[in-house]
Amino acid sequence: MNDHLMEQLLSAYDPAAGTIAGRPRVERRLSELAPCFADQAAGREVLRHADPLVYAVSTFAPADGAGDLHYGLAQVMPGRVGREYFMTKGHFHAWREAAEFYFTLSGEGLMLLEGETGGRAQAVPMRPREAVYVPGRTAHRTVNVGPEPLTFLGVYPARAGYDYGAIAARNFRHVIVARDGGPAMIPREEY
Ligand code: S6P
Ligand code: ZN
Repeated sequence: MNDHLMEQLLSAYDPAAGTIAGRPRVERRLSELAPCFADQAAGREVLRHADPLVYAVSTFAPADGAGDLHYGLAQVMPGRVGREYFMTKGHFHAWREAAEFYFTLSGEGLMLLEGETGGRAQAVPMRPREAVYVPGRTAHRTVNVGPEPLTFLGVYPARAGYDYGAIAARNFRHVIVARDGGPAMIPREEY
């Protein structure tokens, strides 16, 4: 094992703050994410008053070899744009076969999964101390459907990479909205 890696075997994460000690934290605000939401007018209305933090991610990337792992600690804030809950951008992995393991630490969420052709979609519950397996070739977006921050770890192959473009071009075909007091997955065109 090389010296660099030997120094990075332990990382300390703070699940309340959503940070990993000494690691960069990337913040995503509504102004950047507005095109993701179905109700564009509702997004513009929120942005007239403020530019809320929608989510933040810290990453731990100790080594980049073929067999290595990276992990991200993410925190999606509670909130909505119109009837749609705050959520991540979502992505495919650039290396399409790469799967991912998600472990929820706190809050209440749904993991929206869609295959490459967009046909079959699934909203998998995310609850504290439960894991979600995201198969390869599957776009994944995390949605906070509760009143508290949703905090989770995502562990993935170092070489997974990100492909945001494929999903940005067509967006997810389903949206998670508040309906009758709870979250529901509906086709985007039915929003
Ligand atoms: C990375 C993993 C997560 C996300 C994070 C933010 O493979 O899935 O760490 O990066 O949930 O989502 P996004 O779509 O902005 O990368
Ligand atoms: Zn991922």
